[in-house]
Amino acid sequence: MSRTALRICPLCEATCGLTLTIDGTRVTGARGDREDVFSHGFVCPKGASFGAVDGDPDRLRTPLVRRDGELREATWEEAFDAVAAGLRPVVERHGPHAVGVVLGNPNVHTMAGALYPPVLLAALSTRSLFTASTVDQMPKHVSSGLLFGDANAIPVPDLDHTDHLLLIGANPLESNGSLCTAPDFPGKLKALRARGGTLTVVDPRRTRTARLADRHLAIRPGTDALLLAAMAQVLFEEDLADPGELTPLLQGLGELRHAVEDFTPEAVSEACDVEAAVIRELARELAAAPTAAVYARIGSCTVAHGTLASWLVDVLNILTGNLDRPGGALFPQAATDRTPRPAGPGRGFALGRWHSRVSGHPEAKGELPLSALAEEIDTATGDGVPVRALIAVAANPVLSAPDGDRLDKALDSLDFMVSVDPYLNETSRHAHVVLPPPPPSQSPHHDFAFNTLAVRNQVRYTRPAVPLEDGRMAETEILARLVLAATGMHGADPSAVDTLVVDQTLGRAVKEPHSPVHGRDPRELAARLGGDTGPERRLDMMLRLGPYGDGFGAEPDGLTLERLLARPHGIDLGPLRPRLPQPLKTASGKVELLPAPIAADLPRLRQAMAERPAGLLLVGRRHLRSNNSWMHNVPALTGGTNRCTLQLHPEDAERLGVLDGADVRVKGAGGEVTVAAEVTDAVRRGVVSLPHGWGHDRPGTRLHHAAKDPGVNVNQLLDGTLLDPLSGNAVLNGVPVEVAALVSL
Ligand SMILES: Nc1nc2c(c(=O)[nH]1)N[C@H]1C(S)=C(S)[C@@H](COP(=O)(O)OP(=O)(O)OC[C@H]3O[C@@H](n4cnc5c(=O)[nH]c(N)nc54)[C@H](O)[C@@H]3O)O[C@H]1N2
Ligand SMILES: Nc1nc2c(c(=O)[nH]1)N[C@H]1C(S)=C(S)[C@@H](COP(=O)(O)OP(=O)(O)OC[C@H]3O[C@@H](n4cnc5c(=O)[nH]c(N)nc54)[C@H](O)[C@@H]3O)O[C@H]1N2
Ligand code: SF4
Ligand SMILES: [Mo]
Repeated sequence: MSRTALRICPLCEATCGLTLTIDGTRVTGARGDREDVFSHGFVCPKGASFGAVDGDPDRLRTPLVRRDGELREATWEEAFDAVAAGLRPVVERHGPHAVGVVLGNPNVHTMAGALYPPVLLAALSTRSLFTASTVDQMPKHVSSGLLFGDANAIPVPDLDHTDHLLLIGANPLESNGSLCTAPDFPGKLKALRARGGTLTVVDPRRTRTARLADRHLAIRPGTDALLLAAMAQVLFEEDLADPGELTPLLQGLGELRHAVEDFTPEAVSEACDVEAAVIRELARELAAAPTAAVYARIGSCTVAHGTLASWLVDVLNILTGNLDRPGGALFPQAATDRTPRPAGPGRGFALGRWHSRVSGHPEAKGELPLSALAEEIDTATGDGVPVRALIAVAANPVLSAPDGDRLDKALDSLDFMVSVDPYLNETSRHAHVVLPPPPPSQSPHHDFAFNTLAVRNQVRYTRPAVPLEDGRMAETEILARLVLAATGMHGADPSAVDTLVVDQTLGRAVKEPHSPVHGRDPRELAARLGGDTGPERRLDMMLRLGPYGDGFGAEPDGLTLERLLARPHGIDLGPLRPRLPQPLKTASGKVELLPAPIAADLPRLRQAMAERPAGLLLVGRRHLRSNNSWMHNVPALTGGTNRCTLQLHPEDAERLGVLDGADVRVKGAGGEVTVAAEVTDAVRRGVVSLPHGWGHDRPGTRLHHAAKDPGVNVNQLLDGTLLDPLSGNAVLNGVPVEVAALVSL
């Protein structure tokens, strides 16, 4: 007998509601949940393959513990004994910074990843934190931190209402969107055009998204900051800069005008390979549109001027009066956001409070660059001790970060490593202990992160669709036990971790004058929490203290977990609404338009105006049926056009004597790879494209299907020294490479 159950899809940022068909404990089907308040039935091929992803036979079923050099199946008790025995001596002998923590992307797609890593980091107090953010969106956090005083205050384009979208370095028709949570992003772009709106796409490749646009600009990679600076310059020069109602909230408008003065369209045109007249037109159109939003993603972040580009995106939204207004770019308000405090000056955002040991990279948002992880392990120099033990949660940096070969060797030299990962893959194969979470069907789901980036305010929660199998442990419990094992409390009841967080949070809340529970007794509040598990109690607490919450009775109609559970398809909380000045946490209490670190980085951008790289530049790409490094093991999601090939333009191919389908050698600063060429005019001249997350040919992994068609690791072409200096973000796009035909014509 089959049954159905609801489950929010964790496979990308769109967070679609799915209806799963379940036979016994197996997911045999998945379709879009038509009643979902947010996704209204949308599903993509990945979501439709939920069952295959969930039921992959290569998923680990038990913990693995290394004995006599080999990873062997073990009990949970043995595994956590080994974690405590491996981590504690390192902390005690070398101090907390000798324990590195690596957090990968899927942490933003699990409840466990939202709820426990912050506790782990606070308890360990290690400065050796590396996450996927520094191969991704760290530049956006830094620019938001500097502009708004809050690294997590990221404006989101109002896709459903805007008249004009300038979309830069993003390909939502394949990625389904990022830092802009929108189920059916493709449908929303089509709707924008159908209502008479305009879509402009800036991308060195003619992507599926670009093909949908009114206009596509095939910019030279890495030069978006120049293009955007020139647009700002035009707005000032032509008196089109009009922040409107935002004006009293802005600081530094005059200084900003002066700072971008010499970035004229004529001055940047050659570097960007975009005509000056077109840049002027872009600026004029942005200013003239009734409402407009500039939105930029991976292609604008993972480049040498990532922070400047991210900053300029918001600058343009501000100068055209589009920040914080419907149809522009707004700050979402999630149900689990902290109780909004009254508007006013805050603590501001600090960068570089400490530096990495080997290369002296400044921290950003408490993190060091993932690119620097290998050297922090393998290089004994300077002050302090190298990283000797590593906790990796949902992270595969051997494939995701620059120079995987070096990291591969470095991981092998660690005293101890634990991976929380469902797969034995390129990274977890180095661990002494692997702790496998259950498949997603057996986990509860709530999007703590993505609801703060969603194009509509809404809240949804799904309990596990399938009960936890015998021998499995919930990922929330795995991480709670990991916290205990890492901090000298091995063996304690894991619910102690949740109790501690609840006590601390409520203890703080009752002291905050703006809190709905101000002055109340935290023990009385804790006793009122609903939910069957520690994580559910924490969710209930956050919902009740949050902006839509019942305030533990203060707002009798407000949100609680109980009310959310009664609405399995979610609760719609309305369109994005203007929120300024409340989100601002800068020291001035205003939007600080030209923060000092940005001003200090502008000369580097000015230099880039004169740069015209002669050789080929590498960019990445994503395929609809992929997800970074971990979905190549699912047969339903591989094959067809989802291939690891080097795309290059026919003219470049001819010049180099490269035939379609023939192997080519690609060489970069960090190494070389041999890969099949795909000759296509979908990439512009002078640019080649290779997807990431491939290279599944290392021994000691258990990825049977992926190993059959392993592909090559694009990040081996990088040596890890190219970074955006303000954010420490890796430069993954716009990287110079050499390409040579293997078989000469
Ligand atoms: N050249 C190049 N490199 C890139 C990029 C690029 O565009 N170009 N993109 C970058 C970006 S944006 C990102 S986010 C990073 C991603 O980098 P990573 O986060 O390192 O890689 P992922 O492949 O997303 O997944 C990491 C691990 O999570 C595991 N995992 C999957 N589901 C779960 C789960 O439910 N629980 C746990 N505990 N583990 C799970 C997978 O098995 C995998 O080992 O890659 C970056 N690397
Ligand atoms: N199917 C699928 N979906 C995914 C993922 C996946 O691996 N597969 N990964 C998820 C993750 S972790 C993330 S962060 C998001 C990313 O989401 P997106 O940002 O939409 O990612 P991409 O599809 O890589 O699109 C980036 C685009 O930038 C272009 N580009 C490269 N360099 C430059 C440049 O210098 N300037 C400009 N203007 N463009 C440039 C590339 O050609 C590419 O088309 O996707 C998420 N969704
Ligand atoms: S778009 Fe993303 S969230 Fe929606 S079904 Fe596809 S993978 Fe899942
Ligand atoms: Mo990402």
